[in-house]
Amino acid sequence: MSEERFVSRGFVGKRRGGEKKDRIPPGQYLTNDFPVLSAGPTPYTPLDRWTFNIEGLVKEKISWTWQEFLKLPMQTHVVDISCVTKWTHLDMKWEGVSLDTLLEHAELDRKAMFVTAYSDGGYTTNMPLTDIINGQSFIALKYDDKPLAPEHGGPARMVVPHLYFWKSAKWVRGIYLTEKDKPGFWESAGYHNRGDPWKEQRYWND
Ligand SMILES: Nc1nc2c(c(=O)[nH]1)N[C@H]1C(S)=C(S)[C@@H](COP(=O)(O)O)O[C@H]1N2
Ligand SMILES: [Mo]
Repeated sequence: MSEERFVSRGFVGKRRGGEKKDRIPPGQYLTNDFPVLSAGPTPYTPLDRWTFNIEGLVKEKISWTWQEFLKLPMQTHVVDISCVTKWTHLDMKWEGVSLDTLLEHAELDRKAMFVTAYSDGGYTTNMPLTDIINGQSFIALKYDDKPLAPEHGGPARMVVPHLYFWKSAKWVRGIYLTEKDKPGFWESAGYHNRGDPWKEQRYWND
């Protein structure tokens, strides 16, 4: 059966051509499950106290309330996700706001090179700015056409599909831009600093 191919406004699909097995990074197995993996309890922040911020090395801190965030342009993103616990789930359908869209609102300091995504509950994860721009990441509000479930990071989570899933901060509340890289929660605990599944960058010495 040929793969369905369609393009419509606001639809962003990264379909690698070819067979499914060619889309599974080394050491991973295919699943259709969506397991929950959280380092702590699920936080429940009331939406009227929720904000998303861009701060750190920006001329002015930017902040959206939930109501403001909902007015931003959303896109559908169909992406393959790989977790360091070795599952890979193909064609996961999310809806969210591209980090490119968000960063258009901020005036970045030239020295800004790295970001730390931070979450309710205290989770953090770091990455180079070059890993979140140019269509590579988004803040998801929906998964599978439904509001993102609290255990999967609802109301909003960052998704960085090309890196292992621990880089996709659940309950995300903002990004902090820095000049120097600063390891986040799992990166400080022995996980790889970058986490590229195609290079099997699982732990710090991989
Ligand atoms: N805030 C927060 N984000 C997080 C985590 C977490 O514990 N807290 N766990 C990470 C890890 S290790 C993984 S594998 C994925 C799991 O997401 P899921 O529970 O939706 O599968 O979320 C990532 N983002
Ligand atoms: Mo994980």
